[in-house]
Amino acid sequence: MAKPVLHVFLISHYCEKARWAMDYCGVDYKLKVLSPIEYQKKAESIGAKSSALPILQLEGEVIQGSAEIIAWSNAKAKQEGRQGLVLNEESVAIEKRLDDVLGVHVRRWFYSESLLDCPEIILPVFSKGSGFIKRLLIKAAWPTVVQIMIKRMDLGPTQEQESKEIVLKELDWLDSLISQQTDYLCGNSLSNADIAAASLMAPMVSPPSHPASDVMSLPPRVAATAEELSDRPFAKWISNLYLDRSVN
Ligand SMILES: N[C@@H](CCC(=O)N[C@@H](CS)C(=O)NCC(=O)O)C(=O)O
Repeated sequence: MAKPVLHVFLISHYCEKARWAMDYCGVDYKLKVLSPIEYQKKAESIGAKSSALPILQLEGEVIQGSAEIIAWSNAKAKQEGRQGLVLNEESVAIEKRLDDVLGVHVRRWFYSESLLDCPEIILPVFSKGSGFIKRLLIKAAWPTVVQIMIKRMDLGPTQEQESKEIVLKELDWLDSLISQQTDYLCGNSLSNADIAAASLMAPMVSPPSHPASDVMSLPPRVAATAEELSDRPFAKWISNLYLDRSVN
């Protein structure tokens, strides 16, 4: 039986979330890092409903969305006698809020500054691992890719401020959840909620064991806020969780 293939963008925090869960659940899979010039064709060719990554390609089946990939990986771990994650009604509700609010607005805040003011800092993350020719093609397409991303994610200076405020509110909530617990958000071991919170906020915390840490950098205004937030409970808690993040 062919190995499952996980299709990702290296920069995507939703992809990091799915990847971390698959690693933690002990799933044997092949990682396929895609670039902005090829991912839509790939998604279409494997029969995915939309182009959004992450996509898990199985034999005769496609699973799309980080929450769905986590649920599948956890079920597989349990089926094969491994411990897997804590995954229950409470952890799913927390994961959903993180996916729908924090994940969306961290991304809009980060890209509103970086793609409008300094798009050149993002290019290396989308080029990492590509051969010479593909890197040239990505570079040539980059101005168009940037315009498409600005339109699709509704980026701009007002949106930057709006999303930043939403993220700051959500971080108050995350800190309140962390203050009620010891190590994990739900139960005594890692849950889908922990992985969601840590992965989706990782771009702000910049843990050294993040798979894209060597090419990721923050634009100046976001970096200044990340620095101001670095003593907050969520930032320390995420750094600690990342100490145990082992990458497949
Ligand atoms: N809720 C989805 C979000 C996925 C998502 O928004 N993926 C982005 C990257 S962060 C993407 O692939 N965007 C390009 C597109 O949709 O064509 C998940 O959890 O997987």
